[in-house]
Amino acid sequence: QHAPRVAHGAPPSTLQWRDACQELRWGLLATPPSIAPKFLYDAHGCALYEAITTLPEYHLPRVERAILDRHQGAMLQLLPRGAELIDIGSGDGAKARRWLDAGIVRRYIGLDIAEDWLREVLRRGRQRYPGVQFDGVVTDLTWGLQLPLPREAERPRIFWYPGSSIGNFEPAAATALLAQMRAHMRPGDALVLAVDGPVEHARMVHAYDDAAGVTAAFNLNVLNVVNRTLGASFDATAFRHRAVFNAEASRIEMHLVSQHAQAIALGTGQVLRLQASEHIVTEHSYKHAPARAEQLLRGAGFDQLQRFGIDGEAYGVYLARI
Ligand code: AVI
Repeated sequence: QHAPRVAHGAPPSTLQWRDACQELRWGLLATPPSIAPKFLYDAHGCALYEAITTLPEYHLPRVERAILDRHQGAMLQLLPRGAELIDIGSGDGAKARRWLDAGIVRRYIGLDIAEDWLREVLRRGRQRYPGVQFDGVVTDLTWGLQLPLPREAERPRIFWYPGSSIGNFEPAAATALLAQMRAHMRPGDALVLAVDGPVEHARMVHAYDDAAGVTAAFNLNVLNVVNRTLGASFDATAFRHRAVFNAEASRIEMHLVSQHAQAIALGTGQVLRLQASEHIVTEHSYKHAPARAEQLLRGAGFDQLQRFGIDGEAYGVYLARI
């Protein structure tokens, strides 16, 4: 196998902001002010997110693992062999291992915004799975799906999108992203997509507002990212983390609530003025019930769907084909 190739995605020219500063200012001066969730993931934010995934209250990874452990055999019956596995939001690469260990993958393509993590995943993968070609794309998924690496003509593809990260996209954007995956697929290819669904209210809220305060630290850390990026003057102690379930939209919303009236210099001459209890939105995490998840997938053009779940849980792993 040759050394990993790492390609870079680029923002589409139609985008109104070409850089992080513009995107942050745009969001902060909107009503209500918002910070796009991707800014949560600087190095410290990534470490805090890793810690979240081990919290007793944050049930998503545990439920996902239980579903995959239970149904992996049945899923393997439906997945192609000798495949190109496209690991969307590859992170530390751990979630792709079950498919690599199952021996169905000949080429791995990791997609992630964090180049250092991605290079490390490719380096380790190459050592551990010498028969597999490891490549990567450094890209921001909010720009849409970018796959600037040539497809090996005869190789079937598996898109692997675990973790319910699709829930951090607005539904129209989620459908658009899934449709872009669909456009890169041929008959015989598959998408394996994990989608969290609504459960009991208190369980959902505690999953995003844990007793140890890890999610609060994760949320508040985004203000440091904004300060560094814009040269802004946010004081994290002047905000409080809040997680609310918006039942109408079926989503958890993470907010940063202003503790008193304040004026924050955004580092560009612009000023954000907040009254006490006004908030900044930092994340939407949609909880798509099975019917809605299927609607997203059908809306994106997938007509063969299979849902894998476990009793008593709304979380679903969907295997979608065309
Ligand atoms: C990455 N994503 C699926 C997480 C979620 O559940 O929406 C991010 C997260 N935010 C707070 N806790 C976890």
